[in-house]
Amino acid sequence: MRAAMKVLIANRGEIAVRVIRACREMGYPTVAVYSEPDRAALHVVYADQAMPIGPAPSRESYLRIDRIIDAAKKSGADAIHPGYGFLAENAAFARACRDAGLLFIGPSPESIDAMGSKTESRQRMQAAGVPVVPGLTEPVKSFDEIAAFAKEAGFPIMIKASAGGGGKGMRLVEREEDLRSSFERVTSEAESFFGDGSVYAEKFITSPRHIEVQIVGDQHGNIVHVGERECTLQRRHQKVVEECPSPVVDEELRARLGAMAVKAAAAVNYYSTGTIECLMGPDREFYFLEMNTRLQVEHPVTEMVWGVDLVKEQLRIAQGEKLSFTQQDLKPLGHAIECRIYAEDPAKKFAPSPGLIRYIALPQGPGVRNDQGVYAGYTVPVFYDPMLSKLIVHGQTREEAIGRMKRALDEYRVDGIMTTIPFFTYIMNNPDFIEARFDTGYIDRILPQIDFGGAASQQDVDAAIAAAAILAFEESQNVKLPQDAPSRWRETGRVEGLRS
Ligand code: MV4
Repeated sequence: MRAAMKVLIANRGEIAVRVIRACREMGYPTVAVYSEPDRAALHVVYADQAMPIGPAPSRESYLRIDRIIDAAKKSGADAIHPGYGFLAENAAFARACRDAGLLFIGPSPESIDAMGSKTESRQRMQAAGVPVVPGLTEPVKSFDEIAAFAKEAGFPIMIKASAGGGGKGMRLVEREEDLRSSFERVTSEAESFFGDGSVYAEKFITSPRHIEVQIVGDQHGNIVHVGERECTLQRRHQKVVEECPSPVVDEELRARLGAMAVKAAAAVNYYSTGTIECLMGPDREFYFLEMNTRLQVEHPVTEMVWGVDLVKEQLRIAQGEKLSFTQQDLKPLGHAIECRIYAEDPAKKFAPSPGLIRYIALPQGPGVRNDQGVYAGYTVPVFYDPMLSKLIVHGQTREEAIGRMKRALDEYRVDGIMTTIPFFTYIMNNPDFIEARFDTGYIDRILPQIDFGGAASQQDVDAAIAAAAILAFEESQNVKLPQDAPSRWRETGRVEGLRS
């Protein structure tokens, strides 16, 4: 029998809710932490206990290691789950937990450190026989080293911050003339973003796809892969749609990607869940890009297709248990797609649209999963990432999953704030998406050509529904409608009904 442990979740929003759900299913009591504006957030409602950790800015609350450790001690927690973002990939936090006698539900601080530097991780991956993007594996000491690399490799190249990751602190250089200014730019950005100005260079992979491999390891040296995710569709380095499996990966390639990912994780003695990010060229050659040493936002698509609960697995692994499955036990079934629904207005260049959610109706029915951190009556705060929910669908085939996602998006109603739902309806109907013809630059290239203003807005459709409901109510109550002056509600209901 596994001992019950009290788990503090050092996060907010949908991921905190997701972790609480896994804990509940395993019989573990939970402790939420919250900043001042998050007093009434959903994760606080769902947890057994909740502790305040400071004011709105995350620097003063969700990023305060001391306050979180203090909350864990005061609440009698045994373990801390960091979720994603905030302190999830902070080795100092993992160490602080260890030092305080708290179980950190994630990898070892040593693994986090090893993968935190791009140049160090490239060295270690290369030594382990994992293919990395061709380029330097040491930070350069001078501009001349960058120039020498460019001369040898040829343009285009990318200059990247050693301490960077996730699209920050990098630059594409297409011509010799731009080399020096780009070098200086990335160096100073790296200095201000990461407090470490060291940079290196890689050959630029043209029109790549972003494919990542999920791995899970225990503390006994067992590591398995749980297939790949297609994460190519991004807007300004933010993923918008993720799929499992990738439509361009067949069984043979999956086996090779999986073997590479297991080798990469083993090279840093990895345990818990982790992700190996790869770039794949149009020739289907793949290269290690970086490793994310956390549970990822898009983990549900993997869960749906592979039939595993990655959060429960993390909880068991942290307690020293062996993996609950072997590589042979794992078989993918069907296809899953996730859309990240944001409180942003696609018609206004995705400007944030925080505020009161007056009404929300989630899609339901076969093959639909919603991982959500909000509710009707909740005000989306301006201080944090404005993701409302992740809408995930599963189908027997990719085609069925796309049809199901379109249907689910049509059912989804949010009133009070604008959301990115119409943008996803556009993507699901886009022939390039349906044919899986896209690269990492696709969304940013097509966005200027899309018009989100023309269609009936969510508000129009909602007005029509409200009008029809009021009319039906009036009729059911035998309310006498004036014969000579036709009801404005009836008129609106008809007009909107015809339009939608
Ligand atoms: C690259 C690349 C092409 N060649 N490196 C962007 C995020 C960061 N993790 C690495 N990124 C890239 N690195 C080489 N050598 C193209 C990208 C890239 C990208 C990668 C994944 C997902 C979306 C992207 C969007 C633009 C550029």
